[in-house]
Amino acid sequence: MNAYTSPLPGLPHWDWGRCGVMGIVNVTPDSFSDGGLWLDPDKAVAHGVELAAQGADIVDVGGESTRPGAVRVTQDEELRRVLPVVRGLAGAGVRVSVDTMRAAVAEAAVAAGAAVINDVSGGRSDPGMIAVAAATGVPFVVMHWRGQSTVMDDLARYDDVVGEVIDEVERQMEAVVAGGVDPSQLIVDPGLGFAKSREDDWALLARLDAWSRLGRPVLVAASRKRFLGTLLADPATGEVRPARARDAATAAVSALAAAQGAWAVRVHEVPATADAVRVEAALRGAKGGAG
Ligand code: PMM
Repeated sequence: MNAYTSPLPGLPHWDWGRCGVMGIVNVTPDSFSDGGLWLDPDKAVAHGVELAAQGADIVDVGGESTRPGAVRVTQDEELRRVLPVVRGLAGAGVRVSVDTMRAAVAEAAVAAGAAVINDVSGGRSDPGMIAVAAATGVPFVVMHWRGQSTVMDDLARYDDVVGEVIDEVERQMEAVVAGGVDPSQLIVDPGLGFAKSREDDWALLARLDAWSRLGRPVLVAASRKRFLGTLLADPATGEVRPARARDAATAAVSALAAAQGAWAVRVHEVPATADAVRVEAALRGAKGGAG
């Protein structure tokens, strides 16, 4: 397929002429690769500003870990973690997305300056989320999601993972639009690692081109995920590669996702991916724009 470079309609300044880069700031004690690093709001804001300076087009701020088995935090705690960081980054001129499954957190974050709602449940976890996405009018990420982190590994059962995941996201897009969200707000995401086996993650990454049938920008978040740790296991000991030593592989995925038309990639470590998406864009340009 041709590489996807369309902007979000109505938001022409969101077209970077290449795959975009979303940097991650997890304001959590327990995220799998950066848990505990950015719990202090000032440190989190400084880190987000640094990611933007390194080439992140958007900085994604989350206050609740969604790693397999993670237990949910209270809404008050999530608000306490996320809002000062969103406010600080937006005030510093950084384009912010808020990574939350809670309507109240999304609403408060947008009021504090967030420009995107990134809901890993795509509006399925909190019955109030779709109305908030509709009322705020900001871009809304519909990620493929089958259930909360405590149970999701048991839900990874597919006959045809690519077809089923795209179909389920399409149905959720319809539900979101039926709830008042404008179709032009929607960004879709295969949800790598969420109710997916490692083989499922690879199968989805291999067929990102199939998402063009939904006609929406595709966000891909492979950064440091366990399918990369397993791939890169120590050949002598079999020990899975630690999360923070998966960034070179992540950058490789960024280039390959960009070449298949991803709209943006969500990563912990920005510089290598910022370079990777530029390499892909240059290569595409040299081929005359075809992917
Ligand atoms: N994965 C995580 C968190 N947020 N958001 C989107 N849109 N897609 C994802 O795949 C996704 C996400 C979990 O990874 P993290 O703990 O490293 O943030």
